[in-house]
Amino acid sequence: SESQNWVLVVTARTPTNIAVIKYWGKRDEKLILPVNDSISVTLDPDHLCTTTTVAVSPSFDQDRMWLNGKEISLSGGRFQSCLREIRSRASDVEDKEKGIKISKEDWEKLHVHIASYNNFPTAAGLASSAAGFACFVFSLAKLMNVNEDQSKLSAIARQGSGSACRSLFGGFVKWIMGKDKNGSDSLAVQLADEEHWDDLVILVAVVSSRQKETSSTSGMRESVETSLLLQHRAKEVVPKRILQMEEAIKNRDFASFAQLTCADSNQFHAVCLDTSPPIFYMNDTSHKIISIVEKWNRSEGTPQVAYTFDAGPNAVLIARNRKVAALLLQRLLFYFPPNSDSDLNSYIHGDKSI
Ligand code: 2P0
Repeated sequence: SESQNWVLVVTARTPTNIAVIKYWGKRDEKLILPVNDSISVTLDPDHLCTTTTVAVSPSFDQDRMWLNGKEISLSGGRFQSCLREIRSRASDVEDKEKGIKISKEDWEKLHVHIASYNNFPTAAGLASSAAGFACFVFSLAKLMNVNEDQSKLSAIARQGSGSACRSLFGGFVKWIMGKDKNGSDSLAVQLADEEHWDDLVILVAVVSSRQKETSSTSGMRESVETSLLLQHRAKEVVPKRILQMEEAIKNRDFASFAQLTCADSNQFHAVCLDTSPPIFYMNDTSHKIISIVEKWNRSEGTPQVAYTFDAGPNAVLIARNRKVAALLLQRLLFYFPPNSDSDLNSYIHGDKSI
């Protein structure tokens, strides 16, 4: 088109994901290649998601981005990697109604504007970068008519934030660490779709929505440099757990699923403690929640609830079904009454199955 007046827009929404076998540690910092495989569950897209609108127009003179309404810099290496990878795969786009025609070559010169919103606290250990970069890559790929499958796109999102590659799929997802030096085989695959195990109910207990003290990126760098437990975990423990977890998911075996999920969360936090200087992501409230769940599971003879904690104190609790989820909420409200001095100030998105 000769006119400078057109704008082409795409909006996409991407849920966050919660790892049940954790990613912690990179073997290549620049390409974001992990030291072990990981498995996650993607949350219901109605909650904990990022919504991103991307626009292209000949009147834009530079790439710009806004996060939650505030302009942020796109100059960081991670944004630049994703933009470069997507742009290099752009194809022709034609909108006959608007009289717009963009050729493959035009995309190298055109600039984009990106507006992104999180509906949950950014950087409080609720995996905001996962949903964020997944949505960034997905919406740009749609805008630029990139003809790659979701796994290929996941390898691009991975270069924005490791955990982001798992948010390109719903249901249960595995991030395969890969072997290649260039990272082409370090990507996400879907293990089971969102229908497969829809009895499960995920409840996020926000212990604190404050920004975490140690970022995941620097935390895992320090763990790789100093923790012997991390070496053992990556080589000996995780490969076995990945196979067991895949089996548990396939068979909807909640007892195995819960046992593996809790053990892996605890080992991840043990690695953090084994790091020098030690990293503390959980707090007293997190520990109290673990005790409540452990005691309950033991008294029932078989697990009812699994817990997992990421790089922050917030608890992600996975109930075996809706009935257990209702009981869980009741118990949490008993131990942490609202409007008390407790740290556990709110419960969010607790009534949705995945
Ligand atoms: C995970 N976490 O598997 C693990 C468990 C936190 C604890 O992935 O440096 O934000 O951007 O690749 O993906 C958080 O790390 O780190 C994370 P980068 P990311 O979900």
